Amino acid sequence: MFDSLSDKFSNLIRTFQGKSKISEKNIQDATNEIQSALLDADVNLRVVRRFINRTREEALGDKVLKAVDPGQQFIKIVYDKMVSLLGDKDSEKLNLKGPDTTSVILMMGLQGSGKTTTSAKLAYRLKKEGRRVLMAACDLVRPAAITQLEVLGEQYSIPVYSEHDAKNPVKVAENALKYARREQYNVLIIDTSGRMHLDADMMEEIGKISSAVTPDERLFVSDAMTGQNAVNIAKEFEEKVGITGVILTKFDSDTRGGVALSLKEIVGRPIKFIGTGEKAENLDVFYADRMASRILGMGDVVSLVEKAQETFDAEQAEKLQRKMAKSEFDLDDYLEQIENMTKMGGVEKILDMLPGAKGAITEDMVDKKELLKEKAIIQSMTLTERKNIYIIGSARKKRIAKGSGTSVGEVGHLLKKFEKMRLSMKKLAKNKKYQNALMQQMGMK
Ligand SMILES: Nc1nc2c(ncn2[C@@H]2O[C@H](COP(=O)(O)OP(=O)(O)OP(=O)(O)O)[C@@H](O)[C@H]2O)c(=O)[nH]1
Ligand SMILES: [Mg+2]
Repeated sequence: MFDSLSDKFSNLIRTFQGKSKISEKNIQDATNEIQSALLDADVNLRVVRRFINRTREEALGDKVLKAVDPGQQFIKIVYDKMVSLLGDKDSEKLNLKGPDTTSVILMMGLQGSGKTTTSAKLAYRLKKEGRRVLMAACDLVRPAAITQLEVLGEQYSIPVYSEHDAKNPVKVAENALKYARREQYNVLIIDTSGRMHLDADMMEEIGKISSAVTPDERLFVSDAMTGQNAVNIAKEFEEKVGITGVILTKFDSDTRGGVALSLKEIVGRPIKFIGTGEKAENLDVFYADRMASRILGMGDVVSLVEKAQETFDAEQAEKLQRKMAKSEFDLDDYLEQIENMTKMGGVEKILDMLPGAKGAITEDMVDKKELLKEKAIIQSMTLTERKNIYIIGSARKKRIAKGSGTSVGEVGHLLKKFEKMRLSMKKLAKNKKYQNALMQQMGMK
């Protein structure tokens, strides 16, 4: 399945090959390709159209027409657009009250979407964060539902409030909240019943539960494999009860997750978590960039985007470089200085001389072993990379790490450190006296 999607994107790239500019015409070809790719990924038709129109508008803009490589840049626009659509600043956290009050989380969704399992996963997660969590069994429809939650509770040591003979789930929810408050639980997670299809009774019931316990979060749990249907159901829940966040389950299946895009676009609520298995720990924070890669077809597209990113960065870097030309300090110069720096007694002396230079060079920058490692890293770079560190994206970092026997993290660390140092030097460069003193101390004069 992923292969065919990747094929589509390869075709898309070919569409652009040999062309210097994105035109109405080749945007049209590309948007057709993207359209069928998104439909294949089960994205809602309306969402596909909207998404494509917006992307197209941007692609026809100035930015793209000036581009060096229209194909790569167009992919980047598609990807970026999707990331910004999926993303939300509220994605990562649940809106819960302070520790002195009981926060309430209401779980809702269709039958079999994963409400009960996700209740336990969420409870497990919040408990690990140090909260006292209680779950309430308010699914009184399915005979085994209460027991299912109790078994999960037992398994993960999370207490469950239940009333085995009760008939009215609203009452049980109210009692659970009273109990949770009395026992000073921080969070109450309410598991509710699902239905095969949406029906008025069910919506009324969940609405009553919601009014009775005024939840801090009303989480819509949706099976990622549900496809287009999920959107209509979510809309119904949004209108009748109000959704504050979405959890998508069963992402360990081979679904491409188009439903994420549909739900985000139609419901407009943050996707908080994704379920990636049946165990309690299989609940991951939602990342828009990863999801966009998945919807677009994984590996191939990601590396294309990365490549595009490097093109953009190189452009930016050029500008930056021009600005920094005064200091004319690159990694080659740095390499030369490494020997000198290892000989230096200590940096405090320089810093004493240069009151404004604190932070420009710190003690950890003259760790001898570290500098030798850095030497190896720089020696594994090409001359172009040494002159312009901004073209070093993750692919290059990987290669450099391999060549120098270090890790990608260490390469990144050096680049960051160097960048910081150079910026400080630029600042210092404005002051001739300080600059001369610094250069002298570093053996650069
Ligand atoms: N592989 C996988 N299975 C999941 C995930 N989440 C839930 N399941 C499974 O999906 C099935 C249904 O999950 P439940 O939690 O019972 O769903 P529910 O929404 O409570 O169902 P009802 O109470 O009948 O409406 C169970 O077999 C779960 O183990 C997931 O992220 N990955
Ligand atoms: Mg259930």
